[in-house]
Amino acid sequence: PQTIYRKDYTPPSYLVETVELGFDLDPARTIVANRITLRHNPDSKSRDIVLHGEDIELVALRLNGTELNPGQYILGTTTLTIKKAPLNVVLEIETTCTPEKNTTLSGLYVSNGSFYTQCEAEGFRRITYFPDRPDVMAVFTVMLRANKEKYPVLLSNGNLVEAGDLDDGRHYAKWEDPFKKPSYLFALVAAKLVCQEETFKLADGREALLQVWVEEGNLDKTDYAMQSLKNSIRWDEERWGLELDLDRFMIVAVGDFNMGAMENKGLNIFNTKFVLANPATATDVDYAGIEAVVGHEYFHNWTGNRVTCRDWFQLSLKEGLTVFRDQEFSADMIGTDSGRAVTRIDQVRTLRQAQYPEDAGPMAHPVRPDSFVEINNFYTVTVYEKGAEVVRMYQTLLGREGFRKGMDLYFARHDEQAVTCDDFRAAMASASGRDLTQFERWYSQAGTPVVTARGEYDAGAHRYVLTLSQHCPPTPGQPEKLPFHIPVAVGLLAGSGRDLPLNPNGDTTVVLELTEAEQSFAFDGIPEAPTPSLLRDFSAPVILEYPYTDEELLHLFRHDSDPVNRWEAGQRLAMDRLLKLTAAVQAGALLDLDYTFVSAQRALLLDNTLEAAFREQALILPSESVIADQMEVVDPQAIHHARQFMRRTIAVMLRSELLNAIAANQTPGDYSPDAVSAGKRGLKNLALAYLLAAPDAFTLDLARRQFDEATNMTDRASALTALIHSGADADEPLRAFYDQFKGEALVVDKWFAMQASAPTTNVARVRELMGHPAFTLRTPNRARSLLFSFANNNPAQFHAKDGSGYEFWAEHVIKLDALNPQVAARFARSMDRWRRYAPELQAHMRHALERVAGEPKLSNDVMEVVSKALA
Ligand code: BAL
Ligand code: ZN
Repeated sequence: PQTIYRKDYTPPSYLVETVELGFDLDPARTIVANRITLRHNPDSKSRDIVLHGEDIELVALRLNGTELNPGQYILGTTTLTIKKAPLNVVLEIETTCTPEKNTTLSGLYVSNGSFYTQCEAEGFRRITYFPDRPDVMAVFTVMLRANKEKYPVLLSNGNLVEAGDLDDGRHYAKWEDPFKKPSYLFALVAAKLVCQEETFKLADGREALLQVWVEEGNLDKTDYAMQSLKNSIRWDEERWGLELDLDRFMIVAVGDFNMGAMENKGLNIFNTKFVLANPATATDVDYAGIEAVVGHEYFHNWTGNRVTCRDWFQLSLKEGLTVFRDQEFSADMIGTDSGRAVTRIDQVRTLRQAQYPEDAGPMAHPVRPDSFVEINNFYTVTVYEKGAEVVRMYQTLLGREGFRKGMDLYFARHDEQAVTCDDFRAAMASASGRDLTQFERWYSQAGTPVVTARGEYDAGAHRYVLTLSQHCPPTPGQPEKLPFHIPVAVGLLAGSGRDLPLNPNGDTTVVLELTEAEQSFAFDGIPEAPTPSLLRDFSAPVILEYPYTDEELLHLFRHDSDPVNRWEAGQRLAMDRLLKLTAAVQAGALLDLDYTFVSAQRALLLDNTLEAAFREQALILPSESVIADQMEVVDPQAIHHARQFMRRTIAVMLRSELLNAIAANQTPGDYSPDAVSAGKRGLKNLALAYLLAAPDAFTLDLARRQFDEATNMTDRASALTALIHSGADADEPLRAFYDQFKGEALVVDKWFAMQASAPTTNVARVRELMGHPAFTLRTPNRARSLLFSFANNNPAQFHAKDGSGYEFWAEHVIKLDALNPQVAARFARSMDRWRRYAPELQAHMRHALERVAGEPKLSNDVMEVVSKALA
């Protein structure tokens, strides 16, 4: 496969002005008539028109009204080239495709008997020949024709301008999108759907029609998505001055979808997972996900659609920025400082769980990658979540007001353009007058920087000097790194636990700017030796090292005014013990957990001045994979034993406090997904999960009763998960759960996922579950619920010493690849960090990777992942 490099970017030879698409929709043979007007791009020397096309049949091609014969164009496997074309060209292209056979879910495909599209990144070329690159923006008109009974709803981007009946039981709808857009934002839906709709008044007084389209039977699950959409529109107006630019905005939910959702202009297509919710079927986490993703896709309308990417290397321009915007939206919707902190803790957890490992593995890449084989492999936590951290750092460095000015300037300069990450940075620099040259390294250098801190207190001078140094480990293709521009937010705690004023203004948190390999920062007027609270609110995506003592960590855990660092101190205390316990397991030594740690946990659990949501966060132990990241040689079974021992010990020692937490955090009455109620359920269900780490008849009965009597899915699923994961016999509730919800695909996904991640579930059991009639590899959500959950959330079993997990992995990467390369490549990533395991496991893993790499018909997607892993 061919590697594509950012440095090779050249402007398109021709620009497209208008696109008229006609679809005769038929699952077995859809005919696409495409009429495009092209104009030579004066920025290009080439006079060749290059159109992309994949898996489509060319039926006819006319240039300025004249039919071209095969000698007049070059038809490759993925391109159609017309050499030495005139300056102004009208092309009429007729093609066919087979949506019912399209299992890749890219391009035009059929799901549950209806038509849907997914064009980002390069799916439009699977529909028709086109310069399918984001810097070609055009105005689209779309005519859809289909059988009326089977496909009563015909949707595309923009506004509906005409609709009516045709012969033979067919009907049509014509849609016009008034805005120029790249082809990746094209969408159509032809389906049997129903919708919840309402008109919504925009800030300028205009009214917009909002619709949420779902399959019949799901209209009882659209309220929250609709509410989230209205909140998103209002928030974008209020926080950023950005208005909806269309008269109509549609969300459509589909059960077969590769991603979470897609921001097609005016016609967002969503994975059902991020639309459908009612209290009986969806958990608090699902509700929060819906709010975030509805917001995310809506916010793309400005950050992504009105201003888009010049090329796919710039993906984080829209994704990092839009994730940052959805994070801020979710935090603002909670509205309290502590609620905001809980969302921030969640973001930090995601970074550590997924992004840091990516940045330290064979697929490590900068936020703005320099090369790729398959762009679909670069929709990553680095581009998205680290990208969002990079955007957040602008705001930290420039202040909220300065950042807003930068955003305003970015839109003023680049509306309706396809631009780069450098353009965004330039807008931030111009608007603030700041030199952001060095900040560029966050885009160009991969890897997680390590910041090492040390402090010195001079009692005579009342001076505290903090010295910070930075280094970044090598990543593929980048052996040496230059210093980053790192905002480090710092506070100093007195022995009383209070924040000390750090300057004459009385500020208790200051943002230090670390730009050199090493720098010292002095604080004067410090009356006593302080405990430093470093990287407050997680001010940069780095690993912070400081030789904290237990006493200092306990001090921070009890008193830090920065809730993120308070949480962080608890995580450090836990991690220190988890690593020692793991070593003890390996040595066959006696396991022991100190009273100091447990009593700190107890105090936190009992501290009613803290929100339940925060207490829940603080009591969640670092995950097995985060512990693994701290080990030289990963031993998944020892880690699992150690962590289970800690959970059991907490369960036994804090039994009555945990039982009290369950009693004190009931949420009677009607279910509400608000943050306070969700936080209470979160703490209560965490307490239950702890207790079931050391189950007895009483706690098993408690869980069983919660399962039976639950009035919402959060409580029901939590009780069932706790039961299954306790190792107790849970066959009967599992059967009852399945029987009750077998008609709800998203709940059946949960049913598979909670079993896949259970410590007792081994490969043989996963294979058995794959034989269940509800299992299919074809639906990404279902494959993720079982296979991905097993490989990623059940490390002690997946990494079974006999290598059976890896054989299973290889077999199913290959099977998935034949159906859906994007999903297969995601699954393939489970083996990224194989070199960190013991030699015997590595041997099994290498064998599995080589088996996949040796497959004769592998997609570029999977080939890129496994060959980088093996390199
Ligand atoms: N643009 C792909 C899906 C998303 O990030 O919204
Ligand atoms: Zn996005």
